Amino acid sequence: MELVLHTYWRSSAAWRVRTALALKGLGWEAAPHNLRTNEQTAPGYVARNPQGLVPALEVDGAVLTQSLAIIEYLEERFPQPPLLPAEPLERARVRAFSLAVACDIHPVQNLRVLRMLRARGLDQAAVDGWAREVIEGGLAACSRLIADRTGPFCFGETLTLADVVLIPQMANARRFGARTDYPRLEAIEAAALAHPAFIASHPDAQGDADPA
Ligand SMILES: N[C@@H](CCC(=O)N[C@@H](CS)C(=O)NCC(=O)O)C(=O)O
Repeated sequence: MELVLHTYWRSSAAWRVRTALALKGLGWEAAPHNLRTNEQTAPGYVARNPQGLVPALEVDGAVLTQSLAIIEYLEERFPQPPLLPAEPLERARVRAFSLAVACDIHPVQNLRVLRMLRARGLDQAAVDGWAREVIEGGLAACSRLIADRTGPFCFGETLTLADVVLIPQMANARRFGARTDYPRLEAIEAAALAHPAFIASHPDAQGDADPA
């Protein structure tokens, strides 16, 4: 099976998919798109992903979009190790946590929304303040969602989709100078970042990383 991931080193949504691929032990080829220079809007890429967003995953030439749909596809095709618990209530809780990040935090602070705010006259400080407010409110809710949980990861002893989605959002929080001092979230972040899948998928480990 040939996997080509359309990615950008700093993209948190692409980071989710890179982590899932690493956890499932799947090899992939990178097709990087520099978001700083708007390569995601190039006609050749938009023909593949009409949303003009990364990630997209090509599976033997078929294009999948939306990081969570991609990860659920990988989960169905490669069930081991599982990223969702077996029990339906627990599955729903892991999905709810993941969607709290992927639907209610990340899209409100992603690049194109921040660029729209700038285009409407907000200065950079106000735009950054917007991102911080969105992230802090969202992470506070996430920390409450798993307040009664124990174990190194969001839902216990093993990594799930929830961790895959949380860790890139914590990195975004740091980029914007948002609060991250939710003790349980910070402990989960530290544990996850030491895991080989997160080490391999980390932005700084990507071939297109450009910290300049
Ligand atoms: N809901 C999408 C979000 C994808 C997304 O927002 N990707 C960002 C990078 S993290 C992007 O491509 N931004 C480019 C832009 O906003 O123009 C997913 O989960 O795949």
